[in-house]
Amino acid sequence: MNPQYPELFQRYKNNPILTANDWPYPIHSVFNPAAMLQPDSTTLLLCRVEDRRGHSHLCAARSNNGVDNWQIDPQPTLLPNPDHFPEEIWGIEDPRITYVPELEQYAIVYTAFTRDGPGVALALTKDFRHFERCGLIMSSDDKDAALLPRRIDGSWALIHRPVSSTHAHMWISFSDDLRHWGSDKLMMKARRGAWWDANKIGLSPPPIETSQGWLVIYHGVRQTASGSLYRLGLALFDLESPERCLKRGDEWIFGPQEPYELYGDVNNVVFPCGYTIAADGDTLHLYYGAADSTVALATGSISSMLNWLGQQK
Ligand code: BMA
Repeated sequence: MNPQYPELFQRYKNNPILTANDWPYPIHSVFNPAAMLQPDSTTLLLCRVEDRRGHSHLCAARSNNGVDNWQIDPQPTLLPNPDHFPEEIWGIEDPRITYVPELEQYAIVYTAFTRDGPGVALALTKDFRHFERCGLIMSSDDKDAALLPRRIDGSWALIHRPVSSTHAHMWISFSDDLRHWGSDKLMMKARRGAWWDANKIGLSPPPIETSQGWLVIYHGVRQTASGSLYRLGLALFDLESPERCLKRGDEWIFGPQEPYELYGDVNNVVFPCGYTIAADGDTLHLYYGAADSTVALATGSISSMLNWLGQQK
């Protein structure tokens, strides 16, 4: 057999784990879920659910083992609220959840589909049943955002991805009150030319805090003659100066391969917005949208990802 690239993630054999058929009310598709291990050790996925208008809302699914027997909220968990937040007129999408010990709350950062394009919005919750909505925190065109779980040098820190006409890089901005953001710093640039992550990158799930730094799984979007290809790569950032990139892998580590990733509403997409870490502190369950149609699961290991990055030049 020919030598193969090492695989850092193993797909769950019964993927996809959630589809529109599982939903207790009519939906078109379910994908790009945020994930969180709850204090009672159930896994909560806050899924992006798209209806037949093409608008998205968020809906929670809970499971004891994070794999099957999902209990799905009988009604949408978080609906767009354009009466109070006009920026949510065309739906809310792609949440990322961070537990913030200082606030004793979860911060949900999501995409609001505004009249001017995607923007970044924030909601806080303790229980995923009641929400304090804070509205837009980054105006369009901006998305792929997540909050770091603690202050950096006294300020909250948000990773996000503003878009210009030629490129989309990852930035980090800072705030004292979670509402007003500034002191923007460029965190990581999309590469150029033939690279798998040329021209457009974005944060995928929230960064993973490790002793070596913030481990970031990001997506790179390659434009091809037959459309966009969404793949995942790895980078490591300094714990106290998170805009400082310590390591960046050259190769992608995960890309569309299985039929449910290759074919769907948008072909060739793997798009994780969340993970859980098992009790061993190392095993990572990565939850991802497959082809903008279903939710799938892949398992990896934080130490293997760090080792792999350590071997990169
Ligand atoms: C990105 C986001 C994701 C989506 C992906 C592929 O720009 O909008 O929600 O999964 O495109 O369509």
